[in-house]
Amino acid sequence: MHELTVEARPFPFRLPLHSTAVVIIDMQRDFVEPGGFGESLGNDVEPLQAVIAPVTRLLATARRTGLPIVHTREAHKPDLSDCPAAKRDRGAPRLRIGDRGPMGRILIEGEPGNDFVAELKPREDEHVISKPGKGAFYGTGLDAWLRQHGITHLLVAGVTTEVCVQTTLREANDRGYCCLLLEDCTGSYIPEFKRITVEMVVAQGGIVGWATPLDRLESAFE
Ligand code: TIU
Repeated sequence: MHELTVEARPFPFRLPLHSTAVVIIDMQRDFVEPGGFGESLGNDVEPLQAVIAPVTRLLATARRTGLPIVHTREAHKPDLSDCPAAKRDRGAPRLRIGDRGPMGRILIEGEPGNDFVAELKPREDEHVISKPGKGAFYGTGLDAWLRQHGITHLLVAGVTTEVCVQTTLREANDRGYCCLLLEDCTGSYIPEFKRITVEMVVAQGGIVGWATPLDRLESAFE
């Protein structure tokens, strides 16, 4: 089986071409654009907008090289039956999940704000996972889909680093997947949290996974 080696921390990541998928976490208007869930929580969305261009490059590499692509989105049903009160009632946001904002109802599937940003819309042949929680494995068919497709290694990108990305990395790690986080393809409203999360992932011999900048992945494919 053909395998690439990607320079990464804490040591090179061996990438088996026929059992690796790209997972792009929650690149949705609700997090990245003003007027969505992220801003309703009191965040400045600007640091997340910087991630769109590198993730677009990652997506182009994945499409060119034929890697399977999974896009996740955090979304709740219109009747909120999959949204625990503990999630909706947390804190004092300007708008709660399900309330109507400038891009439609906050974090509700099918609403304009819940869609992917224009640059990162999935293609027909790419897999889309709607998830009710932070991690992409909780309450979804992701694990079954990956196993069905023989996937053992994940290239992970998206937002936000310390919330949905980190939770997904930890869920994946516990299920036996080897995960490489593309560190310039992920972002947080709180840049210091992004930096520390990347360090947590690679600490202790890669206790959660590996991390590397996108250009190292692109070099491995050259
Ligand atoms: N609030 C925050 O940083 N993130 C989330 O609520 N969801 C995701 O990270 N996608």
